Amino acid sequence: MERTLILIKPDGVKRRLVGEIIGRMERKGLKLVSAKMLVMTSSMAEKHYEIHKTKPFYRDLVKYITSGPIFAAVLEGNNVIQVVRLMAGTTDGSKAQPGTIRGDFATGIERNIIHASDSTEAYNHEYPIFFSREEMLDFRYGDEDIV
Ligand code: 3AN
Repeated sequence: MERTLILIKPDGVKRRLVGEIIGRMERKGLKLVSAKMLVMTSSMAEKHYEIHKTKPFYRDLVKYITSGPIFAAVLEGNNVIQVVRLMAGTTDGSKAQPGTIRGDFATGIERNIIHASDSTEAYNHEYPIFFSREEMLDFRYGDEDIV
């Protein structure tokens, strides 16, 4: 089954949106296989955002994501990378559809509440920054036959 990484960014944590966001993921029927709160170090952020290294907003991005606690989680489900990207909404909160996380809670492009892996390659690059294989839990929910 496919997995994805989400990060609830410092604005999401400070606005007490962790429960709201994880609740949406649970109600969608996704499996929460690991989760933790942490403050990212600069080296973690630089690795995570490696792909944006040459972008003009890179330095601010690293500064912002390391500015406070984040909530990191790995979710599992059918086509979960695409599902969670759709639930997150487009990058710029001012253009994201209402009903999406960014559409409902963000108005900007940098403080946009959530990060979600955008491909399998991105997930494979990102998850080891936050989780070891041993931290991924293997269990079944009671409703897995009907979800
Ligand atoms: P997404 O998070 O939707 O995959 P990316 O991967 O294009 O978006 O960008 C990564 C992060 O960089 C975004 N979540 C956002 O916080 C920030 N970002 C993207 N584009 C800009 C921009 N033009 N100005 C400032 N920050 C940006």
